[in-house]
Amino acid sequence: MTHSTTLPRRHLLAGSAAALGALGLAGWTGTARAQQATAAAVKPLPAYAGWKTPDALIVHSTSTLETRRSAFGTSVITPSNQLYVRNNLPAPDAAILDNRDGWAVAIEGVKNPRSLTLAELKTLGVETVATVLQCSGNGRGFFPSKPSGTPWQVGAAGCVVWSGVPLRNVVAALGGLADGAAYLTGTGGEKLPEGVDPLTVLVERSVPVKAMDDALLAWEMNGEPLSLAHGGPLRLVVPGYQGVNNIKYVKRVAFGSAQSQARIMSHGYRMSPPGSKASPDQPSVWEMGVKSWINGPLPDKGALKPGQVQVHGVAFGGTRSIKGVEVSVDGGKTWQAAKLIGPDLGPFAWRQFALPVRLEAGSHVLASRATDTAGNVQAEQREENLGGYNNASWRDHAVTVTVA
Ligand SMILES: Nc1nc2c(c(=O)[nH]1)N[C@H]1C(S)=C(S)[C@@H](COP(=O)(O)O)O[C@H]1N2
Ligand SMILES: [Mo]
Repeated sequence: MTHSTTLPRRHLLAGSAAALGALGLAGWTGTARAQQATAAAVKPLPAYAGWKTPDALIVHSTSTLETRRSAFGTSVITPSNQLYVRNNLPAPDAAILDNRDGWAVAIEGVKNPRSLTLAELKTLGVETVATVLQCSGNGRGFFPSKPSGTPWQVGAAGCVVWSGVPLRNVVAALGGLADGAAYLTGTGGEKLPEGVDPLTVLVERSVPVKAMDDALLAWEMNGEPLSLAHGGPLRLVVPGYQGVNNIKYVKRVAFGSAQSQARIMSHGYRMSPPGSKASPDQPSVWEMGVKSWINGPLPDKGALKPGQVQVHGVAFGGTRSIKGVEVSVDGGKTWQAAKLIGPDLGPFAWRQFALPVRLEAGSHVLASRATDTAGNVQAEQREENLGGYNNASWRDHAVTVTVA
């Protein structure tokens, strides 16, 4: 994507459509057709994310923006203006950011349940954690079964830094957990559409209560007040857990013996076997598995010149650190240990890896395979499932480059 970003996309679209209309169908050249196809494929950024960098993003829809693989770079942290966005409901009105400190979150299932404002939360402690934020559907685009949902490739993920209060501090300030807490449930603060059963649309997710130890109520991301697109004024961050469990605009945090009855919990985001129906007894998408992928070199700039290249990418282990990454330049027949580069930002962040290799003329299948500190090795194959979740297959994430 090489468009200048100074003109709104709308104008480009209108301009090319008018130009083609004036030419008439018979007048189309191959080039005009190609240009029109490109223009039509470029959707404008939605208003709530209008501050993002269009060239770094694939706009699947107004509620699904993906970071381009080629935009990841080699600097560990994903800039906010390049980070993916996923909203299950329309984003709330930006007016919810007018009085950030007045935002209230109800804390339930503790000895002294009550509502706390963001101003009050800020008095209870502050910590900073770097995490991989990844949609559980990242890699869905590689499923040959074409599950319904956004066909994300690698870019429904990023590594970002959060600041906020540890949830355990909040719980301690309210007298500790009430008896029987098995799950931690976060509720999103979106306005729900009228005329439908709230449970069918509410964004509310439960995770095992042990996740509380690492969880934050965060008001800052990458050194800035949390944007509306990423859940401002306040977000529940559950390090190491798939994106959907990181509740934006969080208005309620509840501890209890049961999981949420919301559809997004009971039937959505379950590892439903192919041919089955989603049901609450199937595993939910919680902790992320060990995964890596290559961000360069990529085939999109055409053939590479023969010689040395730095194969580089990112690797993460959900709740565990990465022990090592291997790289293959022959589609997985042989592997070499890559070097972990850049700062280690803790177990929930991704590590960058790099391996210098010489590539001669021909076609090369580049793959990466990560191992976490518990010895779990990234799988070769995806686990087939209805929703196209949890794809960590190294084979699916391989890239083929041509050297000429
Ligand atoms: N309140 C709320 N929280 C939410 C969602 C949502 O729609 N509403 N989407 C979830 C999903 S599916 C993902 S992948 C992440 C996306 O986070 P991001 O948009 O900040 O990248 O937020 C999660 N938290
Ligand atoms: Mo997601």
